[in-house]
Amino acid sequence: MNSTNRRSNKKRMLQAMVVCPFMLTLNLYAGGQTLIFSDDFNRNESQEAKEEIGNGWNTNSKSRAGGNKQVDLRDGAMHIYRHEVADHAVSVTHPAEFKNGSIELRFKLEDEKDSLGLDLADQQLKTVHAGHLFIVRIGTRYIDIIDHKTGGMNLEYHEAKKARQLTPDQKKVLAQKTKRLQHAQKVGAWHGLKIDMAGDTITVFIDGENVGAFSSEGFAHPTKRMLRLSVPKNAVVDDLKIFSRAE
Ligand SMILES: [Ca+2]
Ligand SMILES: [Ca+2]
Repeated sequence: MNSTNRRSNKKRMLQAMVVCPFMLTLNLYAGGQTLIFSDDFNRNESQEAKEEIGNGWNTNSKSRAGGNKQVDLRDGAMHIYRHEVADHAVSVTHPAEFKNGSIELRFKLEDEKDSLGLDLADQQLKTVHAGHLFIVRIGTRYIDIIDHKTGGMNLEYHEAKKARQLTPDQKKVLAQKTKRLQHAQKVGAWHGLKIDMAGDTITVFIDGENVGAFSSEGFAHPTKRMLRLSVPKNAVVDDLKIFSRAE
């Protein structure tokens, strides 16, 4: 083969790599899991008056905060803050469809009373209020893992609670749907978070350390469809990645 042929072969191979979508899938498939979404928030809005997160994100600011801005892209991160007129925690949402997988991000809580919830939902599931499946809530002193699907957001419990008619037996069941991990997060510092979802078990990692796990039947829901970041006060988020994993 002469050098001209070799060059044209090499060129054809490079062209095939660029156009072949299979190669792209291979690139994103690493360690048995597939990266289905990522955001480094290294961008700015075209203006500062209104929310403009981009990359497929949505919020509840229109319905719960009179359209006021509650999310700001700044210094390469996503700053979430509840507006004074809001009647609900800020909810910053992104579609993410998987069964088993993990979510990784970096977060910063700047006040002792701040917290960040990773709330997974399936809006097509009608046996629960607003599609709530479960939440992992990171506070500065502890981390709560709560099964909403078979717990407090299940319509039976949700309606009884609203009517203040929970029976002692129902209260006993609800108490088993939540686990508190005693783990402090330093105020004002960046931390790494990973939540791993495998079958009916959620495991939480902070700065690479396994800080605890909880098993509950609602976690095994076959289709998580939406990530909602739930912020009652303030939180800063960066480098978010969602992985789906084959069983
Ligand atoms: Ca900004
Ligand atoms: Ca960033």
